[in-house]
Amino acid sequence: DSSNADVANFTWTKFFKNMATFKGDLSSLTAPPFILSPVSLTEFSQYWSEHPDLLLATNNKGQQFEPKFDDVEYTDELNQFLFVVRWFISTLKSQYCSRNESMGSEKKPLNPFLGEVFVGKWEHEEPLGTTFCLSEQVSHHPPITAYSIFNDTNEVSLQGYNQAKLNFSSAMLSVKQFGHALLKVGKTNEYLITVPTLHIEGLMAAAPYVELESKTYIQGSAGHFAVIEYTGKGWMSGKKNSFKCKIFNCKQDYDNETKPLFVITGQWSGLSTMYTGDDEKKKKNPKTFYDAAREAKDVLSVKPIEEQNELESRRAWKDVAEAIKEGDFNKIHQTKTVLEESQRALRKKEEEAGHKWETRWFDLVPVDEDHNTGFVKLSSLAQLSMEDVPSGTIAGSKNEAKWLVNDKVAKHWRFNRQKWDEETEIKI
Ligand code: 0T9
Repeated sequence: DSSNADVANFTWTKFFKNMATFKGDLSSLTAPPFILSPVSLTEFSQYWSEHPDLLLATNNKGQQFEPKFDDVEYTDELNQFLFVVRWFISTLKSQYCSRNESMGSEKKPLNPFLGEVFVGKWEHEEPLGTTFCLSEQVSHHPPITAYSIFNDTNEVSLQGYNQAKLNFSSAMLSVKQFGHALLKVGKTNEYLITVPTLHIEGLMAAAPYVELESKTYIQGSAGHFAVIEYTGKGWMSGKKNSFKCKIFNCKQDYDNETKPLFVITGQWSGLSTMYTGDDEKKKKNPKTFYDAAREAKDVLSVKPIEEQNELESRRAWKDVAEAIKEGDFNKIHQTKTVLEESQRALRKKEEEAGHKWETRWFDLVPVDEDHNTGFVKLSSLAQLSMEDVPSGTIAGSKNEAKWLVNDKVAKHWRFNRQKWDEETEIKI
C-alpha cells in the first residue's frame, strides 16, 4: 500500500535528519517503530559465546590445533593461542550480523536501565558442561554494559565491559567502542582482547548494517600477539566483512616487521583461510581456518519471563517489546514512559536517602600496583593503552592523548565472582 510506504519513508527521512544533528545520547531520539529492536543491549553479551564449544576449546589440554602445518613448531601455548583466535573470529558474526539475520537489518536496541541484568546458560553434556552468562548495566549515563561468561568444568572465563560512543558525519554513523575483554584459561593463562571501531552503512536506504574498520588485538600472557585488520566492500575492491589476521610469537616481532607465524584472511561472516607466514604472499598451501556458515549457533537458555526478577531484561521490557513487535507507535511511547518514570522515581528516592545505586556483580577497579595486574601485564606486552580510551588505542600515541581528559587513574569494570556466588535474588 503506497500511502503506508510514504508514511514510513517520511518518518525515516525525518529520523535521519534528526540523527545528523543529534548530540550525545541516541536514546533520546524518537525513531520510527520499524527500526526499533525489541531487544536490550544487555542481551548483546551473549554474542561472545554462541559457539561455547569453540570458547571451551581454548582450554585445549595439549590438543593439537587443526589445520596443522608441517613446517611450524607448535608449543602448547601457541596451540592454545590459535584456539583463542578461532573462537574470537567466530564471535564476530554473532556480534555484528545477528540482527540482520533475525530482523532483516540492524535496529536500534533498547537502551538498558541502570541495574538491568540479563542472565542465561548454555547447557551441554560433559566434557563441555554448563557455561553461564551474566550481563549487567553498570552505568546508564553513559550506557555501559559489563559481562562475565564462565565455565567452571573447563576452567574458562571471559569478562569485559562495553560502551559505544556514536558520531554522525556525512550520512554515516561511526561507533567507537570503549572497553575490552579478558579471557582466562586454566589457572594461569590470560588473554587481552580489544574490540573494533565500526560504522553503520545503508542508513540512507533505511536498511542499516554494521561494517567493521581499524584493527583489534589479542595479547596472550605467554607472549603471543595477534593483530586483526578489518575492511569492507569497496576497500581496494574487497568483499564485505573482510579481515586479515597476523599471528606473531610476540609484539616485538610485529614491530620489527618479522614475518608472522601465520596469516589468516577471509570474511568473518563467512570463510577464512590460514597460511603460514612464509606461504601467504604466494597463496601457497591454503587451509580452511573457520567457516562461519558451518554450524548453527547455540541458543542461550533463559528462564521464562514469569520466573524472572523485575531487574531482568526481558521481564522489565516485556510491554515495550510487545508494542515494538506490534509496530504501535503510541503504545511504544506509553510503555517506555512507564519504565523511564519508575527509573526516575528510583533515582530520586536514592538521592533523598543519600545513597547511590550499587552495581551487583561488577566493581570499578583502578589501574594501580595492587589492582588489575593481569590487565597491566598484558597491555604492557602489547603496548596498548590502559586508560579509558577507545578499545585498542596504542599507549603513548597521539590518539591516546586526544581522549585523555584529566590525569586521574583510569578505572575498568571487573567481575567480582564472590558477589555472584553470594547472589540470592537472581537465579539462572
Ligand atoms: C556491544 C555491538 C555493540 C554493543 C552495539 C552501535 C549500536 C549499539 C552498540 C557495539 C556488542 O558486543 C557489539 C554491536 C552493534 C552495536 C550497535 C549497532 C547500532 O546501530 C547501535 C546504535 C546505538 C543504533 O542503534 C544506531 C541507530 C540505528 C538507526 C541504526 C540501526
